Amino acid sequence: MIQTDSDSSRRVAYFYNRFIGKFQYGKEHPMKPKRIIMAHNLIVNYGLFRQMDVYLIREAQLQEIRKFHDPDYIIYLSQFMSQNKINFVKEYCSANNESVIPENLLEEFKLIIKWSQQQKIKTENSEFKVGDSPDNPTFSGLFSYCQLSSGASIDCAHSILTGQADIAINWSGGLHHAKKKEASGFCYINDIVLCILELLRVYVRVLYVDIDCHHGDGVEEAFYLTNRVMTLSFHQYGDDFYPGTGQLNSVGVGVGRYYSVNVPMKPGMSDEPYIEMFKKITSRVMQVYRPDCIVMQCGADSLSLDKLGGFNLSIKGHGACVQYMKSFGTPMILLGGGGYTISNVSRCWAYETGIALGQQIDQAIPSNDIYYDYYSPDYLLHFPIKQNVENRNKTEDLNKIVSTVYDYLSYIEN
Ligand code: ZLV
Ligand code: CA
Ligand code: ZN
Repeated sequence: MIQTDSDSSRRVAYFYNRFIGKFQYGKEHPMKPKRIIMAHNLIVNYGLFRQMDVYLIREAQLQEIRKFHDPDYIIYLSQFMSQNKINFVKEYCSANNESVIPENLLEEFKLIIKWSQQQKIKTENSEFKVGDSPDNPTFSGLFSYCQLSSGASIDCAHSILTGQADIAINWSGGLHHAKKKEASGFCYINDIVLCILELLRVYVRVLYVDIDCHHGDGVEEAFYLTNRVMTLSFHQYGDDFYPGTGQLNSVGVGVGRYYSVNVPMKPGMSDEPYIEMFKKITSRVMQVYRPDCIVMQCGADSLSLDKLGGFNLSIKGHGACVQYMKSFGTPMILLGGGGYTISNVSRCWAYETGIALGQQIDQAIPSNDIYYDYYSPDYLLHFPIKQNVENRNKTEDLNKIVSTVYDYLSYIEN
């Protein structure tokens, strides 16, 4: 392990719960929560966990989720899922030869059911169509999964606000497509919005940076009308690529005008042009906006060989963006997001946990890892990127994007 920063004194808080990796969207579904366990195992086996404060993820409470989401939508999700949660725990208990559901869990289910009945919510004929689209299926324990993912992002905010950490990490968060009362793009509850709202109780300005291959539409929409959050998303755009928003000219509305920044790109982006775009834009954003805190969504579907994304980044290129944001010395929260070639996702997030700690981890995957076989045939951290990929972005088009973004940022009053 090599020390990469002179400043390794930054305290890192890392949030994890093994339960999160056990949920399943479905056999054919590209989103695999198991990648969170795989990333965690690398983090443990590389010895990184010894250098951080490791916290157990708790479930966000219904009241906390209400800070952003529509109460009827939450009750819909929680009531609809509570039977599933019971089934999930039953399945879990029987798989582990535990015949009785732990009393405390049972009590919690009863409370949820009672609360939702009090609210007289009917699940039939509901306007909330979770489960209707294959992108957002219902599955065993769905609501618990949402509560864990968002509980961790909220606690990331707390660990920064209390000064316990300079960098906080939740690889199970980053679910940037969820809307106030709508699930979309594999996301149901927007942990990022909940995290940022918590930060806004103290901080004046929060910068959101999104390097997932998809546009961070849910987060952008939530803060489209405010100047207290600047949202900045780099993404693939065009040819019906999901979700179809995030044009260069979507800049925000009212006092929020020019506080939404979008960098839409065509497929094939490789390290060099991507990092150049990233640095040119984030350096100007930092200079103009001077945020009190940075929330970075590190979706790993912008890596080469991803099953959904069309970019061609290496782990080093992806990580260089994290390293660059860290270099400003502003408190920072790192969240996960997309990433569908799971062995590369876990490699990437382990490497970026190292970056947070100022440690460059070894190229050889630790051989004691339970998922070692996933890293065949090379068993190396840095996988070879796809060769002969055409970058469909012309340099002049990328330069035009940068100059337009600079123009927009120049309208922000200092
Ligand atoms: O990485 O999906 O294109 C953060 C994130 O940003 C669509 N969904 C929707 C809109 C109409 N379509 C098709 C519905 C397909 C449903 C099943 C798949 C199944 C197998 C393989 C690929 C997909 C898929 N779905 C690929 N792209 C989609 C997108 C949603 C992408 C969400 C990205 C989430 C976590
Ligand atoms: Ca993005
Ligand atoms: Zn994505």
